[in-house]
Amino acid sequence: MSHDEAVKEASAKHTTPAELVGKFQYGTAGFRMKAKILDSVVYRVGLLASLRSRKLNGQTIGVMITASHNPPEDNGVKLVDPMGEMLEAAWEKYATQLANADSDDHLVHVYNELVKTFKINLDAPARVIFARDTRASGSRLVECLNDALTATKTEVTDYRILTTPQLHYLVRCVNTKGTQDEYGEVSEKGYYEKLAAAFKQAMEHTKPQGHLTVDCANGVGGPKLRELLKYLPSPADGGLDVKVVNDDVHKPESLNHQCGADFVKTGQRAPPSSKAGPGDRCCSLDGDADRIVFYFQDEKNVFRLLDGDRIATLAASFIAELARQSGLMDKLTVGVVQTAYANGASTTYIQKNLGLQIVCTPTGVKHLHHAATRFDVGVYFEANGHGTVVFSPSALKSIHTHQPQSPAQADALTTLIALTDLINQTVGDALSDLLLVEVILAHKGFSCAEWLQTYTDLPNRLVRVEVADRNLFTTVEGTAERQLATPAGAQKDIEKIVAKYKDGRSFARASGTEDAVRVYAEASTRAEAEDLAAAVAQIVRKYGAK
Ligand code: 16G
Ligand code: MG
Repeated sequence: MSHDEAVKEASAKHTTPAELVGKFQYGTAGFRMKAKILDSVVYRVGLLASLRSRKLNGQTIGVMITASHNPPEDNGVKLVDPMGEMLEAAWEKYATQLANADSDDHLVHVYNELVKTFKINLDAPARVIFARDTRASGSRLVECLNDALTATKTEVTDYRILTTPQLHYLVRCVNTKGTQDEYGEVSEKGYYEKLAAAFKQAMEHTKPQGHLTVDCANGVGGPKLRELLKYLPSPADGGLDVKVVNDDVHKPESLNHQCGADFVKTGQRAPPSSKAGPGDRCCSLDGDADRIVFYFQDEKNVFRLLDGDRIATLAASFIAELARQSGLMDKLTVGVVQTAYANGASTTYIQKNLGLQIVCTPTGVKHLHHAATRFDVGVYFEANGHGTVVFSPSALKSIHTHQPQSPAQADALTTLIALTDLINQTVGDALSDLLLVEVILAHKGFSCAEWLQTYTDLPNRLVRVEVADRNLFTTVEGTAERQLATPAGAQKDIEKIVAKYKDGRSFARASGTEDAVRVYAEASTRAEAEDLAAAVAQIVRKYGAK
């Protein structure tokens, strides 16, 4: 059978319901929707993965099947590029085109157009590795993916169930194996060993304080965290004292239900199941463990959130301090990347107190990651808890070749080197970020309350507004979504309102994942932040109704 025939024949098993043609879009985090309508999409993403691998001389491409913090009946699929980063933005439209082809013939046509455009040799090797989270629909979708990889004669490794960042890690490991940029052992075990060794090194002269409760959203993070813990020193040996909760992956309906990072961040409250007492350190992962937020109850039993902005400030201050203490400050510029959702107080703190540079990008990990790679050390976090730290090749070289001038410099350098291995540099990783935060809190001797005290957040409010067509709301290029370009007049109206509030800041942007417009507002008091958000939401409703 010819290549075309094989692709077409397998496609016939995975047809797209006619009413959905034209509706699929490879968005901020790939395709994500009700699992029952994803079969053809996953099949076609498999085709694109093989094309991309062939286009990149047989380098391995990753495919992850997950819908992160979405409800259990949803699923999703996204591609991972050879260095473990998100699919190159220019290729997202090809995923969209393939997904929307309205017949098997049309699909083969779109596929062949890509082969021609990129001069792809279909006889050259293609390599793909893939994994999925714990959703019930995952195994069926894997079959759809496998059909595409078989039809295209792609070499495949099925890593079964993994967190999203573990797959990113493996993709980078495979593609750097045997080179001077080797990233780690190409196995799940290799991932745990790398993190555990780095953690031990970073904690050589210090001990964690108290215990940590980890809410795993009843997702894949639960079993993977338990596995990771086996590689770490026990609490008796100075290791972490971790209590794992919400780690039931056998009740699919419990995934992300009343727990997990999104529940905590959006609702600004602990999971109702939480039994933590005042001061107890807690954190929540999301359904695929690429996102984490921390929190605790203060002495007045008030819930206190330590979100992505807090992790960014904590990590940036610690890394800048280590760079200074090890005598490397002149050689390393540490920068922080945020989005418009970052609390204004965190931005001021980073600039004024830490004296570090800041860049603001549009929402979505790929934008932040990209911007972070321009610094020697780029710390990036979205307020919602997605984030990591990336070290440039030249920064790694400076760190590894630096000759410390004193025992104090040597200690700081050892910790800094450990961090370069502890931090998953391919993408934000809840398990790696968890260890990073624990290391920093131990070194600084901080409780959650002390961490929170470093600066005071401006009161803020996030509102979701439903409009007839969210696509009417577009933002001005280069403003990192802080200004609306259309509908005409809306931005002026927003600015008029904002000007009336002390420390007022507000913006509206179309969601990339839901059919809605999001409004963010902050001001000097809670009441004012609420009023400002309500007023801007009203403006959005007015323009959205036109
Ligand atoms: C996706 C993005 C996340 C972003 C969120 C915004 C990735 C892996 N995930 O979940 O970074 O914060 O979308 O959602 O990039 P929104 O557009 O609906 O506000
Ligand atoms: Mg996620």
